[in-house]
Amino acid sequence: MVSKGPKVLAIVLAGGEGKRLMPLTQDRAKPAVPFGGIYRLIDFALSNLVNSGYLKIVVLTQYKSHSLDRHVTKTWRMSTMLDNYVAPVPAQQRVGKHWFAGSADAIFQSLNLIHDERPEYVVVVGADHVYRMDFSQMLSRHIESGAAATVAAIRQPISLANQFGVIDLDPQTPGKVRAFLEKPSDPEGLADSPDEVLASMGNYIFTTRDLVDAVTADASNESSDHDMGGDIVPWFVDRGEAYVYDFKDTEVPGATERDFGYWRDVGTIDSYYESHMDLTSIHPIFNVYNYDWPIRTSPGNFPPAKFTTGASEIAGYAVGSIVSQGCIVSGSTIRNSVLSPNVRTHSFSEVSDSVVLNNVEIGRNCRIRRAIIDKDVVVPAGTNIGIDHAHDRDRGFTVSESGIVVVGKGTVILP
Ligand code: ADQ
Repeated sequence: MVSKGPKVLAIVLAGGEGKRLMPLTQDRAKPAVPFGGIYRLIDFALSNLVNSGYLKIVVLTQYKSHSLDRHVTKTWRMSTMLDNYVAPVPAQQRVGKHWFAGSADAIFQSLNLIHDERPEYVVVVGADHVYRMDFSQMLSRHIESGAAATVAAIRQPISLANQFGVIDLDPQTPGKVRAFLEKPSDPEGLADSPDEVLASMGNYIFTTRDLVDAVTADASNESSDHDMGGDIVPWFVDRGEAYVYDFKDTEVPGATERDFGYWRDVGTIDSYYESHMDLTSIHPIFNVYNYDWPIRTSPGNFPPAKFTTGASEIAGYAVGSIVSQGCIVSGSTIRNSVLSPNVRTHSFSEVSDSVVLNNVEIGRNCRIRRAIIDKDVVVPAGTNIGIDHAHDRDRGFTVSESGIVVVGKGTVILP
């Protein structure tokens, strides 16, 4: 595919720690956290960029980047003949002896990539959201408005405002940002909907020269946190040069009425869990089966999933569930759950409302409810998880605010 239209470089910010997703981010970067059976979180941002026709993409990494780097390199290999690429770029201390101080510093330290590519526009996106979006529509709006910076925006409940950049629009000029507060504790609601705010999605488009000027000025500002949301967006707002792109204007091929406008920041265990449950409902709230705007990843080298009677002579079955390749469901029941590749479940066991990641083995007579089990865990026969939270905590599992139990990668559970 050769992209037409203006020359665009896409930068994916993928260096964040994701502390609130612990223990899933114990030894991987947040964008590398597995999602939806076969994906990693970063696949959503990369699929959106590639589907939008942007095929020169750099992924800025820093924190525990090995599995992210391996995934991007293996999965997102592009045509060298057409000079398209998805390139993971680790922090390299190119500018002084320090790592990326924040997302804006990550871009400042990577300006060589912009100088090499000479794009007219730079699309900057986060790597930890589940959604579909056509960035070419946002670019058209950016060009029409003449803005230096365009921020993608979506309405969110005011109770979540302290997790987002909150936008106040100028009533005189449509789309112009009058004020921008990063993660405010006590914001005002929207005039037409006091229980909501207009939140930044952490996706931006910049006219290249303006982005270079902003991150360069920011680099020498000692009072800055060098953060895109906290410092760079307000820099453009102060100059009257920031506009919004309303996510509800995005048209995505194949979107259903139900998943139109779906966007989730999966920053916490509870939101990670809830977005999985969105995939499993009969009419999915987020439809991964939309092949008109595919979410791409590498299929992995596994045999097909298999359902069989185990020793129990009871049929193994799954309902309301996503079951990935390589799984064997033997004499056990899987309800409203997502199984990643190569999960084995044995006779008389029941897994419900849960997310089970790769290579997990669940022995006989287990009960697993409202749990997330990370990779490579062996659950011995007769184990209950998510039934008695005090017992779950005693065994060192994490229990989230809403009672989701997380068993960390490779945990050895004693029988
Ligand atoms: P947060 O997601 O809290 O808010 P941040 O933690 O900076 O902001 O993460 C944004 C993206 O930048 C993530 O993809 C992360 O991996 C990456 N990142 C963070 N630090 C980095 C570093 N040092 N080097 C490279 N990449 C880094 C942001 C915006 C808010 C907006 C929300 C939407 O700041 O205004 O509302 O996203 O979720």
